[in-house]
Amino acid sequence: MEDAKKLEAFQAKIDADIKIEPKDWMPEKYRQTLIRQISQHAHSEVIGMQPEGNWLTRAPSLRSKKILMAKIQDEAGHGLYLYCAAETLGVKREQFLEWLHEGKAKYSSVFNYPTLTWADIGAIGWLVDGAAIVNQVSLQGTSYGPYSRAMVKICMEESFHQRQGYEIMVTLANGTDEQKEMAQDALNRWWWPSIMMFGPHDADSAHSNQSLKWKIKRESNDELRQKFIDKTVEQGLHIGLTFPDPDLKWNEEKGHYDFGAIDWDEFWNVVKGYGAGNKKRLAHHKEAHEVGSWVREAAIAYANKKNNIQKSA
Ligand code: FAQ
Repeated sequence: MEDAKKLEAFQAKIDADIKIEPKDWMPEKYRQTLIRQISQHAHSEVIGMQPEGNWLTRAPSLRSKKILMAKIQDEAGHGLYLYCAAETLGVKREQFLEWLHEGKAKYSSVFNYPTLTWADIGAIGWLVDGAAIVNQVSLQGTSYGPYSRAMVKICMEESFHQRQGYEIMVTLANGTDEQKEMAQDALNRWWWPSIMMFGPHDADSAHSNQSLKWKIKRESNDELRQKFIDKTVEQGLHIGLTFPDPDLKWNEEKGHYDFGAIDWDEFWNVVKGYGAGNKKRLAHHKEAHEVGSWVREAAIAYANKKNNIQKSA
């Protein structure tokens, strides 16, 4: 009875668009859903540095190298904001990393694809960050306060990332035949994985109904995917690229682009750990975590020493 009343009051707050804060009462399933989604989001930001990091040493100019380095650093920062937001739900950072390393926590499927050419760096910024922004702009309105505030900060930086990627694509698309081919090839390989980032169709999305009711998600997977497609297709056509989908066409009646069938077998295969890069990405993360242990130990020792000095002063 007590819980039923609390649940009713909780839903009333959500319906009135009042943010839920860490010390507020919340249903255990709400807390668990946030822990899962926010930590997966954080892992995606951090693992997402790897495909781009692959091109840092081979960026074609000092300017592009500096920009790429700043972008990758931003992604690390986004991971940190998100881990902090997730920690407010009562789980420690080490636990999140353990779940990732044990394969219990996911990260976005898209980061398991390889970056074969410099054009892939353009495609990631334009398409992957572009897709991430569409989702994250929506998540600014999420019902959990710390997640919502992290999203506001992240979105400001992410829009620069999308432009960084599109600029590379514009340059290549206006370059030599070979450069244009590189841009087209990158679009061909990254288009479908980017569309898959939004997750399964609404009818097959296990968590969507409850997450929409609790306003953890503000728009459904399919609504966000359609928004992304509508705006991105125009940008690609504008620079003379074509999309690897023969069914992609403007539907005047709906006011949206129609698009072809998504290969869900490929999506689930990657999500379950059998994509081209899954093993490599996770192994690299584990190794970096182990190699970096001395930094964490030194930081803790420094903090402890500072505390002891302050206590004895
Ligand atoms: N990859 O019931 P739903 C970025 C899983 S940030 C892997 O629809 P939900 C920045 C899902 O977890 C990109 N797994 O799930 C950047 C669930 O499995 P579970 C990350 C996926 O949570 C750019 C199952 O399928 N963004 O890119 C994926 O309601 C460049 C059923 O799915 C976020 O994480 C997928 N794509 O909706 C960084 C945004 N899709 O957990 C570096 C926040 C679904 O029960 C470089 N997250 N699954 O075992 C969300 O909005 C949601 O969690 C969705 C999925 C929309 C991803």
